[in-house]
Order: sequence, then structure tokens, then C-alpha cells
Amino acid sequence: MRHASLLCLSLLTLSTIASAQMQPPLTITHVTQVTPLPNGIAVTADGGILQITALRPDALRIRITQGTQLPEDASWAVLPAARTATTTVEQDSTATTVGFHTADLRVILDRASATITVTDTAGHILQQDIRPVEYHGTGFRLYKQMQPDEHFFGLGDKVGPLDRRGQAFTLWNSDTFGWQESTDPIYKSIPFFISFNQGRAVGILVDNTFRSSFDFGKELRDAYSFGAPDGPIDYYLLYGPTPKQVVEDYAWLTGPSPMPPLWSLGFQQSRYSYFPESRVMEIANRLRADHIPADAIYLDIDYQHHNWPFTVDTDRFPTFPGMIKELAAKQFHVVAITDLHIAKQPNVGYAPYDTGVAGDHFVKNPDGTYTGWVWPGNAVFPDFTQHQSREWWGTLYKSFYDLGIAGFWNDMNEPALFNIASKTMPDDVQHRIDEPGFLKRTTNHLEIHNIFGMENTRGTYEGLLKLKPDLRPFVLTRASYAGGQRYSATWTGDNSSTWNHLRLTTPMLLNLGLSGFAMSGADVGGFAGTPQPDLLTKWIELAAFQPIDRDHTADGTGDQEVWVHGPAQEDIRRRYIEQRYKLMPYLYTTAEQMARTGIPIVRPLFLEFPDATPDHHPLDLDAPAEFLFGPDLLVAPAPYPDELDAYEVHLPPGEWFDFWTGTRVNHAAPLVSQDAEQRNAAQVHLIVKPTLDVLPVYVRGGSILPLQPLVQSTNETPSGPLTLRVYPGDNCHGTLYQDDGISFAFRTGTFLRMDSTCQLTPGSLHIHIGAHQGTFHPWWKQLAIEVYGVPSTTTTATVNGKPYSLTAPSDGKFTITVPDTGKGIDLSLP
Ligand code: NBV
Repeated sequence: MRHASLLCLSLLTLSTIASAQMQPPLTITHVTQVTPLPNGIAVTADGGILQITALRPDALRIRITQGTQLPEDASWAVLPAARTATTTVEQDSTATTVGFHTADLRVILDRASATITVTDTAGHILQQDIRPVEYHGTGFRLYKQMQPDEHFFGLGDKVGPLDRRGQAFTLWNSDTFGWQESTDPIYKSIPFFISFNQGRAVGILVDNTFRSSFDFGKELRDAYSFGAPDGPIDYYLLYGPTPKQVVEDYAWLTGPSPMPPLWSLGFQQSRYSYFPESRVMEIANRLRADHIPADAIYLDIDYQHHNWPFTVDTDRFPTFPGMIKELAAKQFHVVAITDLHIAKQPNVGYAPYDTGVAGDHFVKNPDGTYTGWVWPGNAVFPDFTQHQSREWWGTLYKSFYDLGIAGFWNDMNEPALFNIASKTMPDDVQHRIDEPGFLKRTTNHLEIHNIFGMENTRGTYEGLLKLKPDLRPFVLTRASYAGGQRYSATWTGDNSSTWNHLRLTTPMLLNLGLSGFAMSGADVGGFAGTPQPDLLTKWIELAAFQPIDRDHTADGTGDQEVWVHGPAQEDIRRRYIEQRYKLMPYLYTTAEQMARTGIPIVRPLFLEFPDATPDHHPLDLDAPAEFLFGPDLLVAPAPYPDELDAYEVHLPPGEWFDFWTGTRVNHAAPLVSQDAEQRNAAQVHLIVKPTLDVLPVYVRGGSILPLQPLVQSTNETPSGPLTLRVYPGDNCHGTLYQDDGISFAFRTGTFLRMDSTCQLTPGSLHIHIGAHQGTFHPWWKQLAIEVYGVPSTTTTATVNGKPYSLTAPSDGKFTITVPDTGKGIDLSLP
């Protein structure tokens, strides 16, 4: 009987859904009234209203709604300064269209269909609606023309190829242990993508926090679309035309990643979990004994008392504060996990619970505090959409931060829950929004789910800043939303120890970088499972050229530290980690560029070389495993990393050098005797035979790379000169940025910047090393200027006008060591 009624109920539900789907969508169409605005237009149409405004000449905001009233104007993602930015526009109107233009963009609204077309000033279509906006109940969908050569990037670390064309995605933060290539959604929701069509790039942020979806030509061959089941139609269009400009615009809109502490760019060792205390020390000591440079050790959940956040299991960690000190003395920074589920433990003196209850900081059901089951058992969850609850959350870090724990890891913040089919909070959980810039109101989990993790990290980041205002916080998160890069670095969650996962890492980190999350990594060696020796070696090689380099694995898997497969493998792995440390001045300079401009640390080729192919398709499509580490290093792993067959490396047009040998690639004639046209003839194709111990890396001719002597941690002061490697070529320049690596003193001028250039003319090379800018005093006294690609017959040079005799080149390079007076150096080679 019970079964029968359940069946009736489900049939009824099914038929209701079916009839809702059968209903034709409501559309917004036929313009009835147009109000010109100083910065755009407000339009009334049949079924709803549209407002299109220009924030800058190259940035539009488009808001559409059913009815007559735009919804609340508030955003978790977009910075207030950008949202309120405005520029004046010129109105345009014809018998069939209305619209306006700025210095960069033209907006054309068709009067009959209320569809929008955006073009550049030359009339190239950047985005075009193919039909009126559709509403299905509270849900909406917008369809845009997809051009034959249009490619799509972004949406964070969604799994799959770099180019999103032909794929569809859902945005719903999900705990997906052991995700695979076809898994969607995973942990983060970043509703931002870049369209790149024949050299013209446009960025779109769809600022809607509900379970949105994006389809890039999967449903319809010639259209892409986006929509959400609820919430506003509120999207931003950012025009390049270069992809780099779009990425910078997006950083303007949502903020860049902050300047990371220097140590977070070092090698990080983690596992679920190192315990007891003696095991943590054993790992730290082994890293030092084996001379594996390293900066961080992670404490995963098992350091806590019964998995209660902000506690310590004193049986396993009897001298926890002493351990943190001892690790600091060995130059290790400790990162501790602090999950957001607070153990529901009343009356036992558990302060996070007691103070949370006292302050009314936990999310509620319609009928009381919501309780869910996670690591600590029954748990409660902070209401991170209340600013006062985030502030309270931030105070929980005080004792750990005072102990000297350097960084914090916010895991499980999708939020992840056990014992429930949805693996997250029920839809009807209530969140109270109490937030400057927002109406004070209560909403349900459907609206808040995707920003819950981001607001968790915001509480952590801002809390840490309040506790130690002059220390750069380090927060690592699994879940986030657009703009979350302002508060935390991220990683790609629970990947697997397989060759395919090694391959998937690169497009995930590249798309994260294009979506604002420039400080990112993937568990090196893979989380689920145990890597074979060669896989771990190859993974460590690759990760040396990624923003966050953290070896991490699950509980119950085999050991995964650098030394586990014997000295031969360890030697190779050590060499790559050492190379990362030698490149630290270059990596740190790249990180500073990221924090200032939003340009990511790892970059797809088309970001730096949008014109690399004659028909302007992204070169990345031909070279799916290649990427740039900073502006000048091109990393070219095998496209299928376990295959031993030779593969083709595509280098963008221009001059390239082999990073490891210093030799010029694929050119026989001496560099200085060639003119620019000869040098830049075309793309270079190389055939590479993979070997275990070599990860091919190339340097852009025209770059000046700063390197330092080897250190065992970023705390150690390098001894010896700063090396500037000069690789001649066109547009030759390089920057070095330094500061204390920990504080915000750089904001008031305590930094050092040196901008250098070189000029190559047939027969001579002139190098200018810039004077020091800023007041920071560096560790070096001398510069070792290494010049590549110069004929070995060269015997003299001049340094600041004085002759300097050269010794015969070694490894294809000349080295000129000179004191660094800070006033700049001019060096000429005939
Ligand atoms: O805290 C334990 C793990 C952590 O090691 C991992 O990195 C996270 O992604 N955590 C997930 C919880 C359980 C994983 C099975």
C-alpha cells in the first residue's frame, strides 16, 4: 500500500515536471520603451526589462529581468569599485535598433526581438544573441552565436581539454573524491569564461550563484548558452582584444590574487595524515638530510582531537607547540587543516562550538540549528554570509596563529557532508545575509551553496589579517566562486595517481589561472592511489613549474615522498625541485606580476602569443600539453606522459633556447648576424624523444631571467651573486622583483625592482641592467650576467664603457660578474 502511494506520488511528480517542460518558455522580446542613460540604456520590452551599461569603454554590464523591477544590485564576486564604475556613451538609434557605443564597443539591441549584439568599433561581432532571452519558471537561458573558429577557456578547473568548445558544464560545488575525466561538477564554481575568436578575446562573467550551466556548442552546433534555475541575469562583458587584456580586466572586476608569502612558492610536503608528532619530525628531518629543498609541512585532519576543528590530539602530538617551534628552527612552515564543520559538542568546553552558539553563528534549518554528519560526527556550520560570523570564525585562528602555524587549509567547504545522498546541505537550509552592500535577508542554500566555500576562505583570510596585520596570510581552499582568489590559493582536490591525471593537471591549472585563480596546484603524485616510480618522478618534474608544488596523498596509500623509490629516482626529483628554488627570483617576480595585474603564473600559449598561428587559432590546440611558466619559460611535456614515442614540440614564432643546455633551438647561424625577419620566420617544430629525467623547457629569445644560488628553503639567504641569464632576441627585456617575502612593507616602497633590456643588432649586443627601484636591500652584492647565443670568437666586452676581457665560453655562454652598485649597468658585446 505504502509502495503504491509512493509510486503515485512519483508519477505525479514526473508528470508535473514533464508538463512544466512542455510549456513554451516565456521570452523577453519587442522593445516598447527606451530610456537613454549617460552610461548606457534602460529598455522596457514585452515580458521584462533590460539594462545595458558601460563600466569602462571596454567593459559592459548587462542586467535583464522579467517584470518591471531589476533585482537587488549586490555581488559576492565583483568589487564595489568596478560595479560602480561608469563611463559616458554615445546613443545610437535606427528604425530597427537602439543602442550605444563607447570608444571600444558598440551595443546594438534589435527592437523586434530585444536581442543584443556587441561588436568592436570596426564591426566585428564579439557576441550576438541568436534568440530572445528565455525564462522557464524562475530559470533563464541565453543563447549566443558560436563562430566556427571560436574557442572557450576558463570556468576554473573543470576537467577536460583546455578548450571548452563542444562541452557542457554545471556549476555546483561538489566533493568528488577520485573524480575522473568525465566528472562534472567538481569542487569550484567560477562562472567566467573567455571566448577567443580569430585573435579577438572577450571575457564573460555570469554573476549568478545558483546552480548555473554553460554549454559551448554541445546542445546546438552553432550556439553557446548559459543559464541558471534562479537568480538574476547579470553578466559582464570584458573586451580585449588580446586575451591578456581580458585577464587583466577580470582582475579589475573581481580582484587579483594577493601577494603570496615567498615560502608558499617553495616545495610543500603533505599527506593525509602525518602523525604522530615523531612522524612529522621524521619527514622534516629526512627532507633536510636528503637535501630536498622544502618550505612547508602540512597537518591533515588526524592532528586534531577526534577531528574537531581547532583542537589538537595531545596523545599523538604531546608537544605540539614545541613541534611547531622545532619545525620553524628547521625552516619549515606548518600548514594546518581547519575544516568548517564545527563539532556539535556542547558543555565540554569546546570553545568553537560554545562561542558559535553564544553568538548565533551557525546556519539553521527552517526549524532550528542545522546539524550534519562529517569528520567530527555531528557538526554545525558557520553562517559565513553574515559578516559578524566570518569575523567570529577569524578569531578561532588566534591560538594556532600565535603558535607560529603559518598557513591554513580550508577543506570540505563545498560544503561536503556524509550520510546524505546530495553530499551537501539540504536545499532548504537557511542562510542569513548580513553584509555591507546587501539587503539584510534570509535565503536558502540553493543561492548560497556555490559561495559558501569562498565566504569560508574570506573569513579565514580576513581573520588572519586582523590577527597579524603585517603578515601575508596563506589560505588553501578546495571550494570557491568567482573572486575567491582574493582570499585563497586552491588545488584541484582528490585526483588520482595515474598518468592520465598527470596529463589532466595542466589544462586544469591553466583554466584556473585564466579564471582568476593563479595560485593553484594539484596533488603531486596524485591523491587516490599510489604512483609508480616513474609517474611520481614525472609528476615532480612537472610540478616544479607550477604555482603550488605540493606532494600530497590519501590515507592508506603508499608513501609518496621524494625518496621512496631509491636514490636514482630521488636524484632526478631533487634536481627539479632544486631548479625551482634556483628559479625562485623569476617565480617570485612572476607572482608579483600576478598580484598586480592578475596575469597568471602558468599560462596557455595563446595568452602570450595570440598571433602564433596564421589563422589565429590558439597554438595550444596543436600543442595541448605545453604551457608557459611565467612570461619566458615554455614547458613542453609529452602530450601523453607515459608514452615513449617521440612527439612534436610547437614553439611560437621567434627565437628559442633550450633551458637546460643554453643552446639555440633549430637555428644554425649565429644569432647576432641575423636580422629580425630571418629570426622570426615561423613557428619552430621540434621532435623530442621522451626520457625519464628530462622535462623539455625552452626559453624565449629576448628574455632576461633572474636566478639565485641553491638554497634548502626560502628562509635561507642565498650566497653568491644574483644571476641574470640573457637570451638575446626581439623585444628583449626582463624584470626582477624582490621584497621581504612576508610582510606588506612593499606597499610603502620597501621592494626592489630592476627592469633590464637588451638590443640585438647585426654584429652587436647591448645589455642594459636597470638601476634599483624601491628601497629594499637585496641579499646579493654581485651580478653574474650570463649571455647566451653569442659567437665563441667574442673575446672582449665593455662594462659601463670600460673594457672587460672574456674567458672562453663554457656551456655555450659567457659569464660576466660585476658588482651590483644599484645604479644600473651597460654591457656591450661586439
Ligand atoms: O582531510 C582529509 C582529506 C584531504 O587530505 C584531501 O586533500 C581533501 O581533498 N579530505 C579531502 C577529506 C577526505 C578525503 C577522502
